[in-house]
Amino acid sequence: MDNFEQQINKAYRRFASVAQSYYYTFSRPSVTVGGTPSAIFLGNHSSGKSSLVNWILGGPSVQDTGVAPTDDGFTVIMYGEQEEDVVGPAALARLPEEFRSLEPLGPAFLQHLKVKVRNRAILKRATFVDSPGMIDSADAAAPRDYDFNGAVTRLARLCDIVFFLFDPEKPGTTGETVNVFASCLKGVEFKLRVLLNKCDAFTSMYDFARAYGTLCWNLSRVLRTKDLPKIFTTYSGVERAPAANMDFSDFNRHRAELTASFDALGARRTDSVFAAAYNDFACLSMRMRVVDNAAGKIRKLSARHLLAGSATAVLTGGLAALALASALDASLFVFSARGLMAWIAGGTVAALVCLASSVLCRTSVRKLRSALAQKVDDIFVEEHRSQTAIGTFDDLSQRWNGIRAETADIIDHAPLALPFFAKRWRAAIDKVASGLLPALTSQA
Ligand SMILES: Nc1nc2c(ncn2[C@@H]2O[C@H](COP(=O)(O)OP(=O)(O)OP(=O)(O)O)[C@@H](O)[C@H]2O)c(=O)[nH]1
Ligand SMILES: [Mg+2]
Repeated sequence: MDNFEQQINKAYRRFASVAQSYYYTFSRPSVTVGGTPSAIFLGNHSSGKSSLVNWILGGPSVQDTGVAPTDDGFTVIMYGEQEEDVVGPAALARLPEEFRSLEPLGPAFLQHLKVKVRNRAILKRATFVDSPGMIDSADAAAPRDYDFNGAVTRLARLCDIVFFLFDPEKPGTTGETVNVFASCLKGVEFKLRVLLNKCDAFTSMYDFARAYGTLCWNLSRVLRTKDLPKIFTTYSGVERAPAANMDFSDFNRHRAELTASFDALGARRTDSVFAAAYNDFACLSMRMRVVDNAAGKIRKLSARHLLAGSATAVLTGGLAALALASALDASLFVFSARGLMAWIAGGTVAALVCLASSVLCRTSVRKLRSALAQKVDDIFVEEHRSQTAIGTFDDLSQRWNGIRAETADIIDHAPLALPFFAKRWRAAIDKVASGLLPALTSQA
């Protein structure tokens, strides 16, 4: 029998074309069976990402560190007995299959992708992804020649745990960094571990309180979780002695918790594979409901226009033919040159009416599509009324917020080539989503 990962891969393959018809992109369209869990380190420049990776790996440094912006690309550090460094498109080929979802980021991104294969024990349990830091402002992505936010979004979906580092030395950049990352981390908040790093640099409790407060303030404004996530107050490298009036015992405890968290990464991988698949199928089903509802209304309007248009065309064409035939004193049903002329005139009038009604139909469909796009929230509520009653609406609304803007855009502009038997497809997708948890528990 297939294991959980194989079942998910099968489901992704089965519904790939349906997802495509609804312009839905699966977040993790293929799962490496028996793959190693992965962790990504994000944060602003010089927040200590590379130093933390080096410290967790132990042994000689793998990543360069420094005060100036050091990393200009993403580095995946994975296990292998033969140590090697691979850069560019070849790096992608060296990575497990699930990393193929990075391919659409294009050649400019691939030039900034590096794989370092190292023979270190911890890499058997986890693959690490080090990232280039945010450079001071939300606009920092602009000068990069690749889609930095897109890369962060895809990697955050791919990885099983996301470490988000803050540098207490630069509290002014916290807000901007939080904003950029919040847009990339939508829907994967549960994987997030927030780290207030370099805590060994605090020389007074007052400094610490200010940095901690700034971080909480900014996080609370952008994260959509109900509670503030746990903030690990850490530093990397050897254990330091605190300055006078400072006590590092809590920082050291958090460091120990952080290193211990890598032992449980296997379970986290299962969780995140499950969560990504569940979210994908739930969102696809939601997208289908809303788009099908809108498409139904559009079809009805088009059918009304078609009916009215053809009835008017037949009527006016017929009347025109009759009028001309009587004016020419000819019969429509006895072959003659004048009768033929009346038929041609009637046909022309009917064709002109058809043309006019099709233009009218197009204009009103256009109007209806933009009106429906504006009312996309109402359609969502209409389609999910039963869930409001059973109290799962909050969960649905959160998912809906993630796909709402794109769904409205599809209704407004995209060519709609929806599959036949959409209702049956939807039922099959709902069945997969509801069967995921039992499949997971039966495997455990
Ligand atoms: N005091 C202290 N300094 C640290 C710590 N971690 C890193 N640093 C210093 O901070 C500077 C930046 O560290 P990096 O590890 O290069 O930071 P980064 O986030 O990888 O930076 P970019 O790659 O440029 O984004 C270096 O000078 C490190 O020595 C820490 O835990 N405590
Ligand atoms: Mg770095």
